[in-house]
Amino acid sequence: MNISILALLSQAVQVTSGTALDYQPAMRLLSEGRVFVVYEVLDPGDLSGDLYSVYSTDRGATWSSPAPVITSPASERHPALVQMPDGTLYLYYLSDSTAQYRIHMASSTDGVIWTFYGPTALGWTGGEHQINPEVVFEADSSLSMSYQLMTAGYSNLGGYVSHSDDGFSWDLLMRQADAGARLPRITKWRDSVYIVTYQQGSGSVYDIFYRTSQDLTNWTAEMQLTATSNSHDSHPVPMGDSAVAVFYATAPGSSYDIYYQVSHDLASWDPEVRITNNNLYDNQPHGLCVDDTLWVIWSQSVYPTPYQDHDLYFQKLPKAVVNQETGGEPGGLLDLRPNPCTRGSVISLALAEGGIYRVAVYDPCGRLVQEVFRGELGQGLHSWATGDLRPGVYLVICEGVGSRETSALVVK
Ligand SMILES: [Ca+2]
Ligand SMILES: [Ca+2]
Repeated sequence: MNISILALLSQAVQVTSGTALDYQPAMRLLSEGRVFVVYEVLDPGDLSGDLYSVYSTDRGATWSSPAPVITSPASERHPALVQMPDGTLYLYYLSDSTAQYRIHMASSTDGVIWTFYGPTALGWTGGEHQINPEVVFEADSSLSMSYQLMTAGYSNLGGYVSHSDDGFSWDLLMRQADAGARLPRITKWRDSVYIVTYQQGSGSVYDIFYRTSQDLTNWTAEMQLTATSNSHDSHPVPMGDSAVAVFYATAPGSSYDIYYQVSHDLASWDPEVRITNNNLYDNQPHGLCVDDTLWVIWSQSVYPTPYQDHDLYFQKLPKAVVNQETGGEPGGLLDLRPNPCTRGSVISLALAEGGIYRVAVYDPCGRLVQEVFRGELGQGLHSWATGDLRPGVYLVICEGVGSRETSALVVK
């Protein structure tokens, strides 16, 4: 049975429209419930940027009109957004308003009026450019930042990290996470492991790599996530304590599409999951994990030729989706008895390993009929009775992290 669970469970929502080149969104779910996004609007000629915001009050179903954050003559790009415990938004971005590209900071209590604090001191004094920040808010209310360093002549010097207790003053330790990293992006998992993902390569041949650290100073050896020779724009997303997802853009042919992979141990990765499949340029994915669901926002070109007119798109994914095409080993055995049945049946699931699972019944049009179970399950056998079902054919789908099983159920 070859049905795309992506098509069953969600459709991409268009976030921005118009003729502007909308790019590189940073997305957070705010404590008040809004989904808030700051993104670049680029000049198609020289890719000089301004920053705008857009938000959703209904968890991504509909979106506000864009509002300017900063539209100065300088190039403002690469927003990184965090929300502090008192609700204040801290925004970090690169700007060339001074002699070098530096990472600037702004804050806002309402997402409308912003206060700008200028360039952030990170310890560099030799004319280096500091670009492409990503900032993670930690359990102790401190912040960690990854950024890319370039020489005054724009040769890449790799990915660096810094830490801050208040978001305003950062340590000046100039710690290197990787010497060849481009677009480094940091997150922290289980409040104990920092992960920096990045792209590395030369010419047009790039893949996604990562390193981990417990202290921002000592980093593991480099590990490789993709081997496509053309992957960019990674973004790591913790999925609670159970797993980490990394989103990225890959061009299997002539245009980029959005993909992600999931790992439970930061060593082995579940099969790659493809989110978009078109002849347009889809890039710069930025993910979130909300409840049991991964959310992702990205930039898509309107025309097959990129970097003229792009719009932002948003999509919710089941927490762990593996396409039929990409396979994935089943995590357990789904059994329906009786089948065919009258009115209802019993769903049994034999799990080789525990984890987060969702078991649901769909009609043949892909509409959710019953959610039978959603939550954590241990290893072993689990059973649930379906509710009453009208006569017809149904699909029972069990999804776990990195696994998915589908069985047809006939109700007479
Ligand atoms: Ca546009
Ligand atoms: Ca500007």
